[in-house]
Amino acid sequence: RYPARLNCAAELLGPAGGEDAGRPVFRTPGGGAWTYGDLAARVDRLAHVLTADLGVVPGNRVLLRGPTTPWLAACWLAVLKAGAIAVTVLAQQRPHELSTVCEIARVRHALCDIRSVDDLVKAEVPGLRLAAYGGDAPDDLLRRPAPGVPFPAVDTAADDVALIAFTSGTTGRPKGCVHFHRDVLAIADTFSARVLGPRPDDVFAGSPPLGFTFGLGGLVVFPMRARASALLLEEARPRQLLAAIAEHRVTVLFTAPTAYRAMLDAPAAHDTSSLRRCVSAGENLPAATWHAWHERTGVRIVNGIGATELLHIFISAAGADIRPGATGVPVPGWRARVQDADGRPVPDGTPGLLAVQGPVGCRYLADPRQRDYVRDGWNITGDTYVRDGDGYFRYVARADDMIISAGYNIAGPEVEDALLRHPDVAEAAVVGRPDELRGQVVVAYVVVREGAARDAEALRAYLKSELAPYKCPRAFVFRSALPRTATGKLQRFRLRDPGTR
Ligand code: 3SK
Repeated sequence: RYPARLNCAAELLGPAGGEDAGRPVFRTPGGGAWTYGDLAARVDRLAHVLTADLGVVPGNRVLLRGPTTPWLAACWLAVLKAGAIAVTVLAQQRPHELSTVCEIARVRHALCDIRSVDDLVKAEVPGLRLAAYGGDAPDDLLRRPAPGVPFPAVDTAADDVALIAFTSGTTGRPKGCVHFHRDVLAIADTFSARVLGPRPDDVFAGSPPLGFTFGLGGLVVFPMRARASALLLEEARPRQLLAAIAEHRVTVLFTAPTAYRAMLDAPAAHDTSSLRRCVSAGENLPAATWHAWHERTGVRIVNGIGATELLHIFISAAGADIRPGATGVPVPGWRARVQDADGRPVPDGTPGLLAVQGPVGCRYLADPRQRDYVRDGWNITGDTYVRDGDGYFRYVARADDMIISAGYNIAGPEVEDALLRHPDVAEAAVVGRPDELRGQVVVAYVVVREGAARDAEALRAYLKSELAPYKCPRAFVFRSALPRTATGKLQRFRLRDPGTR
């Protein structure tokens, strides 16, 4: 339903001097704001720098690296407007990781926040032409005032590549996921438009960085497509999020279950009355967290499952259709089913592999793992799900996180959910540990709330009242924090195999 020729950056920016030119698009915590007009002028300036000073031509891959700022968003738009391909990474990635990504994506150009340049220099990417932004130097290329020379958007095809987003998976070599110009608009026109229903007066904010497609969608693509604005936070830990919500009257929030729990635990009360949509993804949202947030704020969290491979969220639910504990139904435009290892659909109520199809598909960049992810036209996400009789999809576990103990299949997240309902438990991760007799035994890693006792016997007794005995952990290990990726996903593999880095 998109025209054959399409430049998604030009679409998101809107017509030059359009009626939104004076309205805010990006806000910063200090109270600053860029209007749509400011953004358009800076994007054009950046596009001139990219093409004239760095020699970028359409199809070149340009690495973007930096904390979440309006400048990073402008760089992303400029790369796409110039017909080049944005390669996004997380600001925390180290030189070795950066050089791997640049090698896989054949990156020869980069725009990098001046504060993150050192690691990129250390990555020693052959032939890299690099420009830094965000410095105070008066000759900083990217800070020069826009000379008022418009940069005409390159006439790209709807299925020219716009973005290569990297996913590390749980382990192994990172995979580059290729996305087209039309994919960028498709996530806004499906999940955002049909589930969130954003309005021009909305203020978006959240914790996922722009190097993670959850953040890129939620903090740049969705607000711009709706002509709304986004508060871009460099520091978005739960307490800063809470303060920002109150101060900037945030209406649409994107974050992960852990951050919702941490905000619920924050000692001081904050005004969250401006919120009208709260989105959770990145991990399964336990019903206990959903209810606690609803009780505190009155807002029904929109739970969702997405993937870097598919760019954004493809199963979710809106408003009164939301069911705590379930992920939801396929987002309009998407189809989903649960199937066995041979690709045959399983009956409702039976756990199996989640398979989805929609406007965006997985296209790994030159990676044989493509064969595992896309089978018979279905994208196999690696999650075990159950579909209820009435079409709702419920998360069971990551396919590789199922615990098999004495012949029983145990979903770690179900045990975690039960633990999180206990008033002393702040975080929990449940994994299988090899056992000669039973194959695996269930082990719970627990972070207790401040001031609570690390009492394994009390937790064991409590779980026995909540779960069938075979699901109850054999051992409890107390920790002050759980291992997580830079995007906040729990790294269960590091608990299963503590030697893993
Ligand atoms: O991990 C997820 O659930 C996710 C959600 C939205 C967009 C991208 C991703 C990876």
